[in-house]
Amino acid sequence: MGKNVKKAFICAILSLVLLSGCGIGYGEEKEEPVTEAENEDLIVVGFSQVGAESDWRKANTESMVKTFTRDKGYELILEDAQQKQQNQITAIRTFIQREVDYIVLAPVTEDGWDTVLTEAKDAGIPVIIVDRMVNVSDPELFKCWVGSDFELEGRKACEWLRAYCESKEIAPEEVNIVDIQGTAGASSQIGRTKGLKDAVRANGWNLLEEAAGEYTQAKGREATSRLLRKYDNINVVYCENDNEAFGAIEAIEAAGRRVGNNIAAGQIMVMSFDGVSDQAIDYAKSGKISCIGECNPLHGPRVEKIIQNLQQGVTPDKYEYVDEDIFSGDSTVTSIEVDDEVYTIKILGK
Ligand code: GZL
Repeated sequence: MGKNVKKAFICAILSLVLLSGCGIGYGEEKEEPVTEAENEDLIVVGFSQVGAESDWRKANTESMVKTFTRDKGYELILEDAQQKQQNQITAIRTFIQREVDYIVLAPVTEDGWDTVLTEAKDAGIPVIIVDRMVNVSDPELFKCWVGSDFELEGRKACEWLRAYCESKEIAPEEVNIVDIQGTAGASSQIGRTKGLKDAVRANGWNLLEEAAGEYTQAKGREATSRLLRKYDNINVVYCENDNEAFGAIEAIEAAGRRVGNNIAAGQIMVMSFDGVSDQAIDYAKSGKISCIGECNPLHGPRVEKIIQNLQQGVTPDKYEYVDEDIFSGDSTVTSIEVDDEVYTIKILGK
């Protein structure tokens, strides 16, 4: 088609569009844009996610994205906060403006949510908390919560360590631990740290230092390197997630030390939480990670069940705890008991 003919053709199309009212003509009443979701009668879910700091977090996001699909009747609006609470607060306000049907919040830390959750409540939008907990003045500011018992995760891992040391006749006073903590103020950090500190007091271990690991491999490596330069008697590195453990292993080997269970032979034991990635499981099988406290990230189906219940007027449980195991590549300890509950250790085959 020649250039002039093409120009005339485009002008004709444009004038047809304007005349037919598909475009917005001058003086016409501007219709409020109807969102696609309203057109298709989808349930609109606004999800404020912490970030992408760890394998666990990525698996958690994937679980939500795979669950809340358009062909199942949902529109998911996913906002990644890059681990900053202010970004999550902004995201929640955006969800309120967009009049979503549900807000799902994975809070980076426990405090600082009263104001924005009050705004969501005043807007009549139900809020579902996943993973970590929020510390709010009024529990009515959220509909319900689903996640892990992080203190129990810590207690189970430490009970495994106590049983292991007892079996290998390692005296409590010979256990010298450093704690590579997760994001300060996150429920998972608070709980796993408390589980360790209570076990240190109960068993007579030495907790040499707590260091920030922020759930990342880089920080885990940096913190472990610093502690190895400061202390020459570390024999347990308690990492509050797998990615920190990967970094700790790098640091220990870079320092010319060996990672493993054989504390008596001078090896340094690495403990961890999550158990989400193949790398973590492989490390557990090889003994580079001695014990992993499972932290299950697959909250998508759990949140969908809550939303379906709410859609049908069924009130969900206020708090839903996820059952979790404990893994090891070493069969020295086959079961542990915490609060009169017996947990079988999942021994990972080589
Ligand atoms: C635990 C979750 C933690 C994971 C980390 O439920 O909050 O945050 O253990 C993640 O891997 O970064």
